[in-house]
Amino acid sequence: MVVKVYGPDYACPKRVIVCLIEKEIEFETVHVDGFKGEHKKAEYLKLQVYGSKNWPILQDGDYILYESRAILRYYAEKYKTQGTDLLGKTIEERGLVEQWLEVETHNFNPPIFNLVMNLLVYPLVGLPNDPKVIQESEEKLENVLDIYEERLSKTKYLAGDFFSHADLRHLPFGHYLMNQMKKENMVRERKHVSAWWDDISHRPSWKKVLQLYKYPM
Ligand SMILES: N[C@@H](CCC(=O)N[C@@H](CS)C(=O)NCC(=O)O)C(=O)O
Repeated sequence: MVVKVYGPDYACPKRVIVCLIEKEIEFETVHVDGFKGEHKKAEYLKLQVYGSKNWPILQDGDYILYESRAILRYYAEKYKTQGTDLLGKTIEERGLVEQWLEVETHNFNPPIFNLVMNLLVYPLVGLPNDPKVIQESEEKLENVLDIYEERLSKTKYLAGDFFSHADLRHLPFGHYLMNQMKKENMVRERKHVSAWWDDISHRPSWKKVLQLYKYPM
């Protein structure tokens, strides 16, 4: 049974798709245009716990999962020995991967999510943005990137000298930061973060995601 990913054009589904490609898992995608209200179709509503926009949703036979980070963990574990190992080999490596996954979720994601909403999504749907939130989020993100700079001056990737899903998770919103949000300087002024970004964003898996799924941003 081929894995189905709903809503592939959005950032959170891209987080899942890049993982599926790294893990060499066959998948197909179902395009759903939230801007046209397509998420309200009965066939999608029955998959959605919230009854609203919340992509990705993933269907693997009868098994349905949502929340991109949960999906990553699931496939990284289920196919540990297939494709790129995203978990780390020893228990110590895995501990560090888990640590940086938490940092991404609780430190990196909240400010960058606010920036994505205020600088990209709100203008797209005609809502005003909040300059105070933008400024505070930028400051918080600068602090997080300082911590990354320190870490990446010692190891090639966040959890060590191996690529893991702690790195991979940064790709969709990191891409917005470097491109659509025009905040490339935040990365470029940090030598080690800059080298790390170039490394992870040049992986064939991520290039393929960008080539296949372009809309809406
Ligand atoms: N925590 C959820 C967040 C899901 C989420 O916010 N998805 C966004 C895309 S990143 C969405 O569905 N947007 C559709 C829309 O706003 O039209 C996850 O990681 O899967």
